[in-house]
Parts: sequence; C-alpha cells; structure tokens
Amino acid sequence: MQKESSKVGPFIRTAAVLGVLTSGFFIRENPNTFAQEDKQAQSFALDMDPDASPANTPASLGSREICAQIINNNLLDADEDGIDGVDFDITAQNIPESTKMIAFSFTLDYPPQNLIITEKNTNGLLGTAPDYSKFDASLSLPDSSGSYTVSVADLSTQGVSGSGFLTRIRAKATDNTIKGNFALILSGAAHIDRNNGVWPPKNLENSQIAINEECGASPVTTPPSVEIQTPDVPTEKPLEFPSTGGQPQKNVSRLGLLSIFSGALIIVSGLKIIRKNRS
Ligand SMILES: [Ca+2]
Ligand SMILES: [Ca+2]
Repeated sequence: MQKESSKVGPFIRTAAVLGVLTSGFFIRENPNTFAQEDKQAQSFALDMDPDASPANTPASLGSREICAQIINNNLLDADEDGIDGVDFDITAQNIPESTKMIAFSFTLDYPPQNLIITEKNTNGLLGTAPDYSKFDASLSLPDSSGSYTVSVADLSTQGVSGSGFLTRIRAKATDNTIKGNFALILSGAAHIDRNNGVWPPKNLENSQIAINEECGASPVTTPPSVEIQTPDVPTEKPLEFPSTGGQPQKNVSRLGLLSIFSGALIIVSGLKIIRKNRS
C-alpha cells in the first residue's frame, strides 16, 4: 500500500483526508437520520467452520459455527484443519445490488498469546465480480500482533452483490498457549461501492476459539483493548473525491480507485482508533 500511495502523491492523500473529514461530519451530525436499509450488508460475520455442510463458497453461505477448538499437542485433532490450526471465514451477508461491492476492509482482533495468523484467502465474494483484478492492501503475514487488518479492492470496479465468504484465514496455536475460551472480534468493517460510498454492515457477528478445552467450558475472555458495539452509522451520501466526481462510473480509473480506497481505509482505521480511545 505504501508503494502504491507513493505513486499517487499528495493530491490523493489530500483527497483521502477530505474523505475522512467528510465522513466524520456526517457520522457526527446525522446519526440514524437516513434510511439505509437497502445500502448496507446485513452482516459481516465470523464462521469458525467454513467446510461444515452446507459449506461456505465465494457466492453462498452455509451454516455458521461460532466456536472451534484447538488442542495444542502437535497432532491433528479437535476442530483442526491443520496440525494445531483452524481455518475460519469472515463472511458477508446480503451486500445489496444498489451498493455493489468493489472493495472491503475489516480488522480481526484475536488473542496473540494463543494464535498466529499464517495464511489468508481473499478470493471470495469479491473474486466473483466480472473481470476481477485484485489489489490487496492487507497487512503482511504471518501476523502475531493480535489485530489483523484485511483490505482488498477490485480494480475492475464492476462490483458484486450477494453473500459469500470475504476472506478465509488460517490461524495456528503459538508455542505458549493459555487454556481457555477467547473472543475473536471484528471491527472497522465496511464494503465500498462503485459510487465511493463506505457502508459498514448492519451487524458484526463475532466468535470464539477454545484452546486446550471444550468450546464453552469457561467464560469467554475478551481482549481488553476492544469495545464491542454496534456498527458505525454509515455515511449519509457517497464520499466525493475530485478524481471521480463522486458519480457512478462504469470504469473508475486505477488512480481514482486508489484514492477512494485510501480514503476508505483511513476512515475505517480512524473509527477503530476512536472506538479504542473510548474504551
Ligand atoms: Ca460454517
Ligand atoms: Ca492438535
């Protein structure tokens, strides 16, 4: 991302900042004023077993499992998909046709003393868009920070609606796991439409990982830095950037998309910081 940003220069960074300021204004001044029923995804959710029948696919969702168990014993057992590791999905439900997705972003908070994120697959719902051309601005892997941000855009910008998995993640046990049930928490989640609109889902649905004990065997430990709350109020109207005029376009330029995406990333990052400061 830094490499791409350096190409687009100060103009784009200015546009991104304008986007943040515009978004912040509407979020503060117009909470819940505008009907958004047909603009937001129904949910972004964590599903701890993507393969349980019916399985999740890029364009459909099966059952949702809220917990998976790892037994850290160097054997393939419990709910593991690899030795002492599990695969889980971040899914999107009902992205509306009126705000077809050209990019998405979210942050996953997880217990760093227990898990390390080693792999991800972002060829989910966004990958079903016509002429999909992936631009992946996610943090690098492996990640052991306890907070991992995924951000992916489709440079073809034709958009996609519906339901499916957004990202499939492989997480493995660390060498120093602590027994217990631990929360996995989504924040800073949104999809971005072809008109530059940034739309948080109506609901965020979290999950848990059980380490060396059964799911539900003890109360869930939540990371102290994370405050669980309802999603942020969406922007009142599409963000407007000088490079695109804020109007729907059949072929948004690469430069324009990068400006949109940069602005959106800063927005969701800023909202996350605001939430953490409140807690
Ligand atoms: Ca499932
Ligand atoms: Ca094991």
